[in-house]
Amino acid sequence: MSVPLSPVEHIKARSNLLRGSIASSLADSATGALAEQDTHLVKFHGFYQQDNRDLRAERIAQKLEPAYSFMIRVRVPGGSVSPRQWLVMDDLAATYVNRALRITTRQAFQLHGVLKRDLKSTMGNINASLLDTFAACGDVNRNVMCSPLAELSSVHATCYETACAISRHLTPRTGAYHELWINGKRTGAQQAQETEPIYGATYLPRKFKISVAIPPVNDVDVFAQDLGFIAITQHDELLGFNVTAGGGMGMSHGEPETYPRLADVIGFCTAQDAVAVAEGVVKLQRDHGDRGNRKHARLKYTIDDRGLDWFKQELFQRLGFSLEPPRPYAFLRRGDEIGWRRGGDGLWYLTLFIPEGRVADTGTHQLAACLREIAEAHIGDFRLTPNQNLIIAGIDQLRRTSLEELLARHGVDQLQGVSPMRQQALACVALPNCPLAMAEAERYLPSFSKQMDALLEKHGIEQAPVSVRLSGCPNGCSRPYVAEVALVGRAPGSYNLLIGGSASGDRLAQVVLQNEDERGLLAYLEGAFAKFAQSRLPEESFGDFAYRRLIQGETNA
Ligand code: SRM
Ligand code: SF4
Repeated sequence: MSVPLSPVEHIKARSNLLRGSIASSLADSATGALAEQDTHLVKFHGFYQQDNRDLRAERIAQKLEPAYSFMIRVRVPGGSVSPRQWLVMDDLAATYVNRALRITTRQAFQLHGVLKRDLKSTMGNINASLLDTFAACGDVNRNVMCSPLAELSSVHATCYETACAISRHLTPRTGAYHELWINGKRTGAQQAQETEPIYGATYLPRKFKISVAIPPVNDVDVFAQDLGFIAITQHDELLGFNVTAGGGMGMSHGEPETYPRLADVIGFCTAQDAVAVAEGVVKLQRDHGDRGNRKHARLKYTIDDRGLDWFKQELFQRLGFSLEPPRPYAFLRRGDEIGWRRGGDGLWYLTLFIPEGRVADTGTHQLAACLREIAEAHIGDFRLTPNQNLIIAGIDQLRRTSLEELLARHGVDQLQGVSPMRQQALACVALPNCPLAMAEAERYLPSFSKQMDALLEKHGIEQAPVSVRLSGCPNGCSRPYVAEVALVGRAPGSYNLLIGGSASGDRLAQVVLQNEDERGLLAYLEGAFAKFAQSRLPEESFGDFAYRRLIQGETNA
């Protein structure tokens, strides 16, 4: 019996390859919103309609329509941005946007608060800078993540090229984006000849995410992705990739049929085959993913419903070859190493800690102004990391000195007083912009982490690099289910507490408290940190300790 398609499937099918009525929706000046069906289609073009939730009640009381604005997501495969592109994004943030520029947990940019009347010019400026927003959202492959430091070694360079090649290959082919945002008018006859050779006219059943990881650092959280490539090396040579499939974070409270899942390692492929493998998995999911229920439409459910053996067999048949058995690898950590590093090219690389990924000037911490000056002076290239931070890349010794002066002048010698836990902490956007938020995340992280710091210090474990992640709802945009400590929003001021994910991101955290307020959360964590300080094994991470002692309940310390 065939299952009815979800409403979004009909909208995609009728959209003429993502055109819908977006052009007339934009031209309608009577409202700050788009027609309902277009709100789904514009996601493929890289933006979301939102309204400011802080103002909702007041607007309703005044009988006004919600304060509509748009969040634009700019795709940056592998995170590489030129100083000129940085300046364009910085300028757009200052001109059109009501919150500072944001670096996302997928190595991309977001601008919040763009009004409908400013969409065309904002998109025009982004495209003119040779960045784009196409397929940054929607039921397609999203921004492909990779370690952004291509210069660290030849392995890093090949991995970065692979990530970019996959991204290019899986970008939709419709002319709709070009037509709407770059003035590339096409006739009806030209449109009729267009095809989407990889996706087909209804694209994927749901979003799809890919990352490339380079052991020993799992900075891209490869097991949280639909599809992953783990670099396998020998004597600093890339041999190929272990392929992972079926990771994903999203779930809904109280719906056990939805769940976070770690990806399985399904085999090994050569670097040359990576693009073909990506295409094969995407097409398999296109044909077998659930198009009836969007809550059950990610690859992880396709794999669990039909079994991993079926998935591999189906994939190998499509590829025309089998993946080899997986090869050994080891992840030792994840997150970003904040501070200076030297690349294989002899140049310097500075990873800057960007609190909550928000590039803002606050008090004496003039981050946005500082980065603008760095870009204007072309001191280095810019790289977004998958953990909401920023790398200034390719700096020679002379420019390193002037960069250090510039950072100090803007109060950005920022690691003073920032604990290892705080450096790695992630929070999703949540309120007031995210329509799905149940609780605060980005706005809560500074005060929550201050209290966490106090607890860690009290127990003499302030140097422990505990990975802490906050998400305002169970969708898990900060990848909380692979954190060592995670808060997942239930309602304003109320969270589920999860602990016990591994330090390298290959074990899921478990719920230990539900619907708890700050006092309850901190009381639990205080007890857990006290036990950790007293009875951890040498070199044991908090996540491993929490899993061993607090979740599994072993006492053989
Ligand atoms: Fe996310 C939806 C923000 C990374 C899982 N995510 C949303 C939306 C668009 C809400 C919506 O649908 O209206 C949020 C917009 C908030 C805003 O105003 O900015 C949103 N997600 C984000 C960002 C900006 C979080 C951040 O603070 O950095 C990240 C942007 C990524 C990017 O640049 O492309 C972001 N989202 C993630 C990740 C992490 C990742 O990709 O590694 C996840 C978990 C991995 C996964 O996909 O399983 C994630 N977002 C979700 C989900 C759950 C999907 C699911 O399978 O259930 C939703 C809800 C949905 O799709 O219906 C969602
Ligand atoms: Fe919004 Fe939830 Fe994602 Fe946070 S986790 S940005 S609240 S969808």
